[in-house]
Amino acid sequence: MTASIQMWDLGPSPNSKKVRLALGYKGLAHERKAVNPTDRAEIIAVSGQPLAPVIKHGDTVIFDSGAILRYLEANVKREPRLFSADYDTMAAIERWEQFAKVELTPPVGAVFGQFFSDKKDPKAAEEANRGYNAAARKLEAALAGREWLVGSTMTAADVVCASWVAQGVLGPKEIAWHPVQAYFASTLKLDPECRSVRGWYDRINRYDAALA
Ligand SMILES: N[C@@H](CCC(=O)N[C@@H](CS)C(=O)NCC(=O)O)C(=O)O
Repeated sequence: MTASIQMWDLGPSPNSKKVRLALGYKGLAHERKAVNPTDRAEIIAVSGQPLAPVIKHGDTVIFDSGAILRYLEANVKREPRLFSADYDTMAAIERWEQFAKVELTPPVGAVFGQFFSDKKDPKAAEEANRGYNAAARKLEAALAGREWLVGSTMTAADVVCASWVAQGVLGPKEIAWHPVQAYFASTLKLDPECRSVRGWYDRINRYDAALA
């Protein structure tokens, strides 16, 4: 019997989504605590830093989404696996994590920035769509004839990339969470030609407990 898990969750954040997907995929029961975007006192008291997500497993506190995925796999529940015992598979997963950081995070981050900026710049939104869809087309090519980015099962590569792709394919429930999500729905759109990406995303997104 594993210790209880609490997650401090910033609903619209891709990094929080990553952890919700990992918890859902591993079938780990947990309590989600909504992070107040304007008051980080609680998350700082728990973890010593202000960024979400954070988890607490028994007395152990972990922050940083990538660290949390690794902690869950190494310490809480090994199967179903998000990582691998195989060197080449680990390298491939980590390359996709890097891809998400370098190619998906900047355009999605730019749209978050636009939402919170007093001066909306239509050119910045166009640029974000270009960057996001250029990355989506690389995912589309990688998914040709296959279900998952690495190997024959879902891995952290899929979870991490899908968490950022999410912001261009939001459903009604997510759009209702916060005005930033409605802004995304009207600003950032996955190219409809990326059909494999769409199907792949839907296969992953069913593990998001916040959408159950
Ligand atoms: N490296 C961290 C980054 C966490 C992060 O940047 N969290 C953002 C949301 S995605 C946050 O809490 N930002 C402060 C804010 O939104 O006020 C991770 O992967 O978890």
